Order: sequence, then C-alpha cells, then structure tokens
Amino acid sequence: MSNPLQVYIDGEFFPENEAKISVFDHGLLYGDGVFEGIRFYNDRVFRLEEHIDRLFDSAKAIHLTIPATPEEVIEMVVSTIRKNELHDGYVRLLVTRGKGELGLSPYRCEKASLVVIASTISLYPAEKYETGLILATCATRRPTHDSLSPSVKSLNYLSNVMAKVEALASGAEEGVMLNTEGYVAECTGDNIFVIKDGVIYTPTVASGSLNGITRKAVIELALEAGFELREIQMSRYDMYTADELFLTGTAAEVVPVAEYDKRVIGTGKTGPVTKQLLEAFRNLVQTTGTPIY
Ligand code: PXG
Repeated sequence: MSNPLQVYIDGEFFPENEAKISVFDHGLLYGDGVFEGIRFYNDRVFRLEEHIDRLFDSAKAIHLTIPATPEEVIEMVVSTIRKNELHDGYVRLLVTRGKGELGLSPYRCEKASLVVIASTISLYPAEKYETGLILATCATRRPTHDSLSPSVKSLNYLSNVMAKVEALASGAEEGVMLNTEGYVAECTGDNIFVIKDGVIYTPTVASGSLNGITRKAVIELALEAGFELREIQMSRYDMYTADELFLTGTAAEVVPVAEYDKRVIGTGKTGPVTKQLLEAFRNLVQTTGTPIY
C-alpha cells in the first residue's frame, strides 16, 4: 500500500485520515471560504503565482484575511508537494473562515484556516481528448454580480453542483451554465472556447465566467500562434454553429467537445485548431512553472 498523503493544516502536516477540520468551521457551516485548484507537472507548479493572486483576490472580496503572505502560501504549496514526494498532480488549496460560534457573522471566527492537499487527479479519461465531450445546457444559472460575484472562487459551489447534476441527468458529461440574461457563461468547472471561420471566441469574464488561469494561458497561446481572438457575449447559437468547441480548466486542461444539446459540433471530431492549442498547452505545462525541488 502507498504511504498516506500528508495534508498541511495551519502549519502542521497530518496523515490523510487524521487531517480534520472542526465541525464548527464556518467553511463547513456556511460555505464561508475560498479555494484554488492547482496543477503541477514534471516537478513544476503551473502558474502558481496567478493562482495565489486569485486566491487573495477572492479572499479580499469576501472580506477574509488570509493569515499568511502570498510568498508564505506559495511555500506552503510547494513544501506540501515536496513532503509527499509527488512529481505530477493536483493541489487543492483552501482558506476557510475558521472555527467559530454558530451564527453567520464571520467575526465569530478568530482566525482563518489554511489547508493544502497535494494529490493526483484525472478528470476525464484519455480517449475524451480524442473523441470529445458531450455537453448540455443546465437550468441552474451562474450567480450574478449583484449576489455573489462569479469571480470569487468560493467554497460555495452548490449552483455548479446542481448544474452538474442536471447535465449528468440528461446524459451529458459537462453542463453549460448561462447567465441570467441567457448568454453563455461557462461550464460547471471549465471555461468555453468556440472556433468559427478560423477566429477564436470566448465569453467575456463579465458574462459570469471565472477568470480562468487555463483560459488566460490558452488566450496567450492562441495569440502567439497568430489567431484572432475575441471575448464576446456568447449565445447558445454561437456554440451550436461552431466549427470547433473546447473547454479549458485546471482539471480538464484543454478538452474538445463533440456534441452540445444534441447538436454535433463541426465534424464531430476534434478539429485542427483545438488539436494545435491542446498540444501547445501540453508543451507549456511540461516546460514552465515554479520548480518544486
Ligand atoms: N470555471 C469554474 C466555475 C471553475 O471552477 C474554471 C472555470 C477553470 O478555471 P482554471 O483557473 O482552473 O483554469 C474553474 C476551475 C475540481 C476543480 O476539483 C475545479 C476547478 C479547477 C480545478 C479543480 O472540480 N475549477
């Protein structure tokens, strides 16, 4: 049997079956906290500083003080991977509001808790990167800026979870979430890209999509490769009539889509632009990032 994972909690490492958070933590009681999902490949952490920046921005937006500096959080992530002697994998970094009395007020919690789990992940089977995913539109909409900003990567993922349930119930593998105006925001855990007549399109962040770190990396790769790229208000029509469609995310990386709401996308096979960007992305993650060892 392999060694148990060592989980970092507030300055100490615990074997996975002893890695516990209080039932009085407001992260559990109210979903009050923020998180990041981060990948490391070939002994380097991909875009670590961007993830830490987004974590601090999410925390600031929910009025949560992270009890460490960004540099210290970076060191926590790298040392947790090192402690587990991992080379390729996934980090889940969470900041919860911390242990407190019952009651919504965050001021009942003395200090936020920091947790780092370093493990392995595989979201979709390898053949999906050849054949493409099946998508369906979900009934559950993305939260709006006037409630919880969709830019906050909070511990409250219930609307995404409900959307995922709806997608799976309709026989799809991933769900498309619209904003309250009915424009495409993103999938339950991935950003969306469309290719039409050689131009690449993605919904604006203002449409209600997370400012994805994979999204940003893919935009950079597309521009470097000389593609025209437009951030737009995207409709389902734009997706139905796309030549190619793909999703981006830390877990999914760059994954093609073959079918959406029963419409075959393009030829139904992974298209050339998707293939090119998928390869460029795989090369990027293998050759850049914060060194672990
Ligand atoms: N939209 C949403 C709602 C997300 O949660 C993305 C887009 C893609 O963003 P990044 O920065 O990863 O390119 C996400 C990311 C998980 C998991 O465990 C979820 C995400 C990332 C990593 C793991 O389900 N979501």
